[in-house]
Amino acid sequence: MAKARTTAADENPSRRALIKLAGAGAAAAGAAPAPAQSAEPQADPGQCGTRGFPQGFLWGTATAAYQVEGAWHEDGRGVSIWDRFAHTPGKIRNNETGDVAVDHYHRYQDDVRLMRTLGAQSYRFSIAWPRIFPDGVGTPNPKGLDFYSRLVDELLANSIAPFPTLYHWDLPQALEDRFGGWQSRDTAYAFADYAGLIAEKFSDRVEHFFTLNEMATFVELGYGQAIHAPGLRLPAAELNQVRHHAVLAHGLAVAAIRARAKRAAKIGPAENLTTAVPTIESDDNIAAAERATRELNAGYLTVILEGRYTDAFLKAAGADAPKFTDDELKAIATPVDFVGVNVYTPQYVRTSPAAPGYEILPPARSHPRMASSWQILGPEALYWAPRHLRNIWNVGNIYISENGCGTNDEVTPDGSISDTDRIMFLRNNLAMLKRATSEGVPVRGYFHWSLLDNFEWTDGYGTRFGLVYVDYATLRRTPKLSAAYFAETVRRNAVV
Ligand code: PNW
Repeated sequence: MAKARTTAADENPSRRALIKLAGAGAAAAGAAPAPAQSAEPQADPGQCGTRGFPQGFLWGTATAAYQVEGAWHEDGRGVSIWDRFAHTPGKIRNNETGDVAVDHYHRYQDDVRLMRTLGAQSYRFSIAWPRIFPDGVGTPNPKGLDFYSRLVDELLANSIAPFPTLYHWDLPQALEDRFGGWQSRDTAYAFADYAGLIAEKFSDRVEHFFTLNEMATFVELGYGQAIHAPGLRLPAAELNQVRHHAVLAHGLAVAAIRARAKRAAKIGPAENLTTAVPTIESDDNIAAAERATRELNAGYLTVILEGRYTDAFLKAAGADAPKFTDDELKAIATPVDFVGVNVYTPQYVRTSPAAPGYEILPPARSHPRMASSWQILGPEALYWAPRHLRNIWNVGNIYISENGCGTNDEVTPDGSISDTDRIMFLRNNLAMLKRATSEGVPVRGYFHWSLLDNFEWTDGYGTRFGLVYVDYATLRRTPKLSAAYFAETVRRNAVV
């Protein structure tokens, strides 16, 4: 039973890739500078009781274009690298694709109604770049713009704040063909042009913009491990260059949105921070977790928030380090208005006398997990991720841009879905988030991933992340028990 002995990392190649990245940073982080001293959290007793969130805390759900829209060939939409990848036999479980997905493109009004029944106050969705620029650049496609315009209007008519993400992995295939996609700086510049156009067209009605979703995931899995589109396995130097172009695209887009928005826009990334959790909370372990978080995110959030690659990152990369200029570093670190973090799993650490000053503890073999094999349970991450953003980088506005879990839901004979596991997940995660807000960590809102069951990348339709169940044969939507739990959470603005 060798299989049963593998760790979470071994069982899922995607997660393994991310952990490998984490390990690489850890091994070479000897020259890591001392982290900012961890200030004692400000107690905020009495403000919201033991369960309540701050007044004005924003609750919402999240989706992404390729995972929900379908209509892949309609109204002039161009082909994306995910169309190409999913249409390549053997890449996705059962060769499933996002061609139809959950047909959000045609059913968005129904879906906004569902959000309303949840009491959701915001919706994080992504704009498909190939709907706007079928070839990546050039003349915008009016029908693509029109779809998102109708969606935004529908949301506003229902008092739901739109939070678009400009890139959730569906790069126009034309850019991949023309210059190797993110392997080229040209893609970063094309992205900034597209972001500027979106700001111009939508900033009259949209206030918040997320730039790129999970740079760490699409770069490592798409260009490093051949697990996500475009399915490449680049050598170290080229992969570092792709990482650099992703963060550059983020920074250039922040500037482009600011320059072309018709009124003040709020802009930030939505990154899956690798969140070091001190397995035992002592001062030295907490300091180690802060060191680890800086280094494990060196190529992504750390360079965005600090404007430089850490010494340890550059030393580890050696001759394979990315090529960059000072101006590019400045662009990458263009100030953001908020930081969004997607939080799914913890990275357990403890202090170590040896360099790099922390040790990563692999989860125990019997550590509980959700239905996605990579998803070990660790609600503490929802406390530590925002606390690290505040304590390490002094981030003043934080959104949890994704948090949720994969399950194997069953429909009972009476047609209901009793997902007690998702409710358990939510209650424990939100209790940890509440710990953060109680200590004055500036978390402004929470987006649950996801509104609906949807296309879960290489897992196809096999793992369900929705508060709302989708029957993939009929596309009928049925709110799960967790939808009622979420609605009660929003209604009381509290852990329930
Ligand atoms: C995130 N992994 O993706 C994405 O932002 C969502 O599109 C996705 O549906 C959600 O989390 C749930 O998976 C990830 O294998 C996909 O390590 C895979 C991994 C991590 C994040």
